[in-house]
Amino acid sequence: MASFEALMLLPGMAEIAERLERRVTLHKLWQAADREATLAAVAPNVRAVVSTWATARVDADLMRRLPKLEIVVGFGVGYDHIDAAWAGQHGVVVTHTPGVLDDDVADIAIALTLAATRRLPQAERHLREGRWPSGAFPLTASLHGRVMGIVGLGRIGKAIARRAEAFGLRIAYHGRHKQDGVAYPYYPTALALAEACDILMVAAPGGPQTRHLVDARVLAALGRDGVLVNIARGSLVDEAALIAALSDGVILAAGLDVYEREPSVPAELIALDNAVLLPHVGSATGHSRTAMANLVVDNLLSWVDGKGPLTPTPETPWRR
Ligand code: 8YV
Repeated sequence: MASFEALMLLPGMAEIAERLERRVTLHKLWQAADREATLAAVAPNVRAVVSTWATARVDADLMRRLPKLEIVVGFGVGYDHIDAAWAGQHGVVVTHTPGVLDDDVADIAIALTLAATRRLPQAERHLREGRWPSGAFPLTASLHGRVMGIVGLGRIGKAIARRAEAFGLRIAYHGRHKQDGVAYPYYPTALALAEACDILMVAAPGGPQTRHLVDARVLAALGRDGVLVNIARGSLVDEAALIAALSDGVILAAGLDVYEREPSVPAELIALDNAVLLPHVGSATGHSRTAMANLVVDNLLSWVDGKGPLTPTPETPWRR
């Protein structure tokens, strides 16, 4: 019987290729001397694409070149770099890795909230640069009495809310729909939520539908004591508007893990003293990344064994 052929676009965690190679023929596109020629040669027999990093898009152009494509297995809960809508319309299943990284991402969301509000990196620099003996670090804003407005109350949003409540924050949220059984106040727009909260936490999926959901108007509504935190996707925030809002004191501070053009971060943002910037590390723990890698492999092997995908995206045509 012919072996199941899969195309891997970029290297990922070592265990992904190691485990997959025991069961499928894996074409490692990044190793090809001539990417185009290799793609043309393997395309007729490829039945799966393994997507490890969002920097390699799995768009309609790529999928159209793979006539036997059945499934795209993605590493990450977000899959805005995979055209799942096109896949769904063309009978291709797309999987992602929900549920296994929520706690680590939520921890980083709270860490950024504290770091931006209490100016922790700046305070640490004050000590390291020997400025403490000449004067105490200036007083900062506080979480006391504040409201956190969460854009996108999914699994990760809810994990953030639970933690934030333990810090005494009140919670409100915005999403596509008001959720049954959720007692937090719901706001039908990001603008209304920003008006009602002090810390705006972005935890919704990326993609065209949420592009620049946080724009200059939303930032103005958040206000001069407001803090923006984004652990979701850079595309949700108008980065130029954010830089202007931070420079002009329209908002107090920002804590960011994600950017519009990763891994490139605008020099203007890096220069700002009221921005705390992390290099997309929300899920970057051994625990979460190993669980994500295993779920990528398990999704594909379950498919190869005829048992269907484990964690398909809502756009895919799979019916049990
Ligand atoms: C990963 C993420 O760093 O899960 C996600 O959506 O953004 C992160 O966990 C990323 O997916 C790796 O490409």
